[in-house]
Amino acid sequence: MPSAMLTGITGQDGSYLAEQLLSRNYEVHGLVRRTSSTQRERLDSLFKDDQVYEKRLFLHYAELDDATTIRRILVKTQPDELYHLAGQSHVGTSFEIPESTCQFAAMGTLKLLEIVRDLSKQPRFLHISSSEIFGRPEVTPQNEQTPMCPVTPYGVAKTFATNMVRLYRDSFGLFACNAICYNHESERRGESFVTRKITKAAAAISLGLQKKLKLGSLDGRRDWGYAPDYTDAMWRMLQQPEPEDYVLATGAAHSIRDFLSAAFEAVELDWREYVEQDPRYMRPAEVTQLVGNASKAESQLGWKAATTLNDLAVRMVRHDLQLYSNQARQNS
Ligand code: G4F
Repeated sequence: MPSAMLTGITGQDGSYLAEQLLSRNYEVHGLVRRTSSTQRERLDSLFKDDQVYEKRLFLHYAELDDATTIRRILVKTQPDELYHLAGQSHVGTSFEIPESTCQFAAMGTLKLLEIVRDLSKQPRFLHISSSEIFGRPEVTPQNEQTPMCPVTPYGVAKTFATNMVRLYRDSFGLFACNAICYNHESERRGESFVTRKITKAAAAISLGLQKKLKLGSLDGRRDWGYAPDYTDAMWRMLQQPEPEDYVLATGAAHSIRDFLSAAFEAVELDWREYVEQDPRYMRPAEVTQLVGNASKAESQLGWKAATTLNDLAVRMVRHDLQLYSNQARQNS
């Protein structure tokens, strides 16, 4: 049975990847932080499956900056594949907490690479990189060769980590890859990211539970895909004969206004009547136009982002309507 270790297993991508690996008959290990509150609802269905939890799915406690503990866990579990998905990933927040963003996104990745470098059985390593490394690029769409030009603390940290992955591959022969991911969303997306904030608000407003939606800049354009498609590509990357970096993207850029239209139309409302701009959600610097060219992933991995923006928005709004209806039933 192949085995995999995931950092960030409780997050959106980690939970989808864990499910996909289990369905591919992997033994799956996850690193989790020991906190007093256990926010692990994305893994709930796996915990409840007594054929899975602690049979083929195992959690281990370690902070990302605790190299000694991570080393001990990796020596003991000897995974075939290591997917590094963890880290503070909110770009706006990275302006508020740049040091800890860099500590985890940049130094956390380097620490893992150092551990892997010393292991007698080295797992294949995947780092989730980000389109934020391109910042305000001169080329559109961007591909694996586009120069990195980050403009946010998160983007700078990811640029460091992405280059370190390349360095460890080229200098120390690690099977290490960067998945350069454009925005990827889902029903499991954290509520502070713009898509989920919009779909939750559209659902709540349509049910009379919320009056207004306060947002920051509406000028950005993003290449939004569906998260499970992206985690599938990550697995495909580690099955290749050679370690390489891949851009994962849909190739289509949409504005925040497009996403607002799709989400509010799903509940037959006009977003213009409900959205207000709030300076609290503006960022000191903004990447405005990011769109990826995933033709390398298409030709080498046989991968293509399958979900359209409209389908994505409708799926997320329906899920949030269901959430509110479940809550109402529980409260009654
Ligand atoms: O949803 P966002 O916070 O995503 P952002 O900044 O593009 O970053 C996401 O995608 C990156 C690329 O894959 C990842 F690396 C990163 O970890 C994260 O997953 O914001 C999208 C856009 C921005 O232009 C932002 O300024 O929406 C704008 N926006 C407007 N109002 C808002 C809001 N963003 C948030 N989070 N909250 C708002 O109220």
